[in-house]
Amino acid sequence: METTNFEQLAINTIRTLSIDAVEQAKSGHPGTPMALAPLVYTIWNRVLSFDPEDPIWPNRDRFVLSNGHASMLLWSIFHLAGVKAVNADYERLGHLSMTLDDIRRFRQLDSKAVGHPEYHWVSGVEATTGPLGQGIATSVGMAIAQKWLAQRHNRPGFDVFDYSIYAVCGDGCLMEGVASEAASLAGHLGLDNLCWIYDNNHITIEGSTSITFTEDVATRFLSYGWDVLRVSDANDIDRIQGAIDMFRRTKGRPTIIILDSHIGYGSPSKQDTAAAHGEPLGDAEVRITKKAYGWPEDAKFLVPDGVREHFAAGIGARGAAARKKWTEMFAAYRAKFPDLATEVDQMQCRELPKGWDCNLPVFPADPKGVAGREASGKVLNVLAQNIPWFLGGSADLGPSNKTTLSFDGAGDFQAGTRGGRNLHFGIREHAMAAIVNGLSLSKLRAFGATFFIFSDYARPAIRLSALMELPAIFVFTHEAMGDGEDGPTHQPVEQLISLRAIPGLVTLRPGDANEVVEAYRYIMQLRHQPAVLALSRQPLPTLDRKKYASAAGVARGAYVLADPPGGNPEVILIASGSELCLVVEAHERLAAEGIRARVVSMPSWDIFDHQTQEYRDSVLPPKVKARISVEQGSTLGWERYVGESGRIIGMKTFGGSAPLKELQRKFGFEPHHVAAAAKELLGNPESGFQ
Ligand SMILES: Cc1ncc(C[n+]2csc(CCOP(=O)(O)OP(=O)(O)O)c2C)c(N)n1
Ligand SMILES: [Mg+2]
Repeated sequence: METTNFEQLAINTIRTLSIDAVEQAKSGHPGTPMALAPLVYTIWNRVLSFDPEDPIWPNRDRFVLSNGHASMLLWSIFHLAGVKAVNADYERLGHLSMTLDDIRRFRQLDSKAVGHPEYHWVSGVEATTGPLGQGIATSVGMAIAQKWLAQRHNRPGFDVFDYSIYAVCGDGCLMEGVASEAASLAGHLGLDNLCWIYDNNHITIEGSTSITFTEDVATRFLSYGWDVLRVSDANDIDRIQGAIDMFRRTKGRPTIIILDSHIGYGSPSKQDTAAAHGEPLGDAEVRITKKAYGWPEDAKFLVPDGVREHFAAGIGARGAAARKKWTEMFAAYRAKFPDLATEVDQMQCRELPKGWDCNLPVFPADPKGVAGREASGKVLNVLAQNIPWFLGGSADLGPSNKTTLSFDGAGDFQAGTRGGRNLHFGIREHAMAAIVNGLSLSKLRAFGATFFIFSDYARPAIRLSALMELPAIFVFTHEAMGDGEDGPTHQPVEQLISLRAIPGLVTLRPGDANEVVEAYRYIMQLRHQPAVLALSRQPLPTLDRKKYASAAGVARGAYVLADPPGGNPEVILIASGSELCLVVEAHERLAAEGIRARVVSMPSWDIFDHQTQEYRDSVLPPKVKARISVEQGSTLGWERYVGESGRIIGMKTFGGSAPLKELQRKFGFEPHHVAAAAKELLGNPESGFQ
């Protein structure tokens, strides 16, 4: 058969595998794979520099399917291209990432062919997608990372990193705000390594986009500073390739290719309708559609002879040659630039360089103290000097978050300065978090920062960091009512508990400057978990660690900070963050009255919950029932640590607009109040506690 026939055969194989998988599962999204099979075919078999034998080769082109509901496109192409599996330790396993059997069991338990693309569950998936807009926003982080890596590592004759990033999206992705934030920044940064392909099919779930989405996408992207190309026939693979060639020649700006397509292409009664989006075609329609493709009507999960070989001769051969060439080049690079090569190795395995934690500050005892954000700024600057690939920035709050990297040579990442370590996200929290994910997927160590209250604006992407098991870092300052006069709009209440609810996310609210240092020490060593730091705006006393326990206890989530002489407490005071010092003061007051109180510093529930029962019981002895938690956040959930007979001092309402001291008085965050609560718990109701 001629090449073109094999091309058509390969495209129809992607289509029919997708149709059959959805049919078999009785759920899924057939229409978009049917429409975009030619696009995915073209990118993969004609363009992508990607070796199916090694889907984590560092210089591979990235392909992100942002319209994740069309996941069958990925599963089909992974299978046909023969993408091999790797494990969490980055070992190449040699077997297929996606078998035909997986596809037959699409959306079933333990099948690799899951409903939406899941990073690290399925080798070959570059980013978890499904929440629309996230994939393309994440791709901007990947593009920033490529530019940064090229600047740091490439040397004349050694293009260690010269890959491109392709992301496919639909109407939904482009309607989402996060896409606009990310596209605006990508345009500003002139990321010419980034190509989005927009599936312009005029259909979403509720029907025609004429009811919701009538903006001029081309003009919008032109105004962002993108190059805008149009391919008016999604079946014309030569024109698709032509547009991609044009992208590769375009310098100084990202490219969007607007691809006019027909959802459910080939289905006589469902093409161009919303019905093709998210339900099986139905047996009769499957038959006539297959007939329209010139496919045997009865065949199911058919991969015609020669199709796998066709992919092997295309992406297989091209990818293998590219990787071989790169591997040889990298060997020479290693000989010439051994330190840089070691960096690449370490980054790829998410290892830290030797001496990553040297010179971390130790803060002396100081009753006036240091703000959490200040301490964090100092730590970030040390870490970034020790770890060359540690970078990040804020959503326009750098001076306030204290996240600016100010050491010599830190610099800004901009279009003309690709090696800068300070990213300026602008006031785009959602895209910031998605971009941090993209940086992290590219094996850089990245952080993003804003006020804690605006973590809500970033939350969907933080959730994906956890789902993807990325060691992303989110630095959130102004973690309680410390910005008193700004009022309730700026005062987090439910943010802590809502972030604690995200599985796998480490949430840390350190109580003094040395706890901030220890929090970073802990976080930096995470390889597969994201972390949120909630830091104070206002100075917090730096505790005297000769008198109280070492801040190293942070690594266990909670630890006994202070005990009565000889131990054996009758009441336990538990606090995090800015309430730690007030609990310490309450402890001192109680001690003066002969009451035996223990102070437990609990910066992280998540970490504490993962300690042994024995350790947890040693911190919170089951027999001590009188327990009080003090935290300027929602009271929700603290019952699990204070028990039924304990007391929770927290927030049940929004805050208020007043100087911090007044708010602390109004809401009961004062040492005498905590001491009174302790006495009441111990049976001294006359203590005056209300
Ligand atoms: C953030 C988010 N909101 C809603 C959905 C549910 N959803 C999945 S697909 C879809 C319609 C998407 O339309 P489009 O992107 O045009 O995809 P097409 O049907 O054309 O493939 C919606 C609303 C989602 N996955 N993510
Ligand atoms: Mg659409």
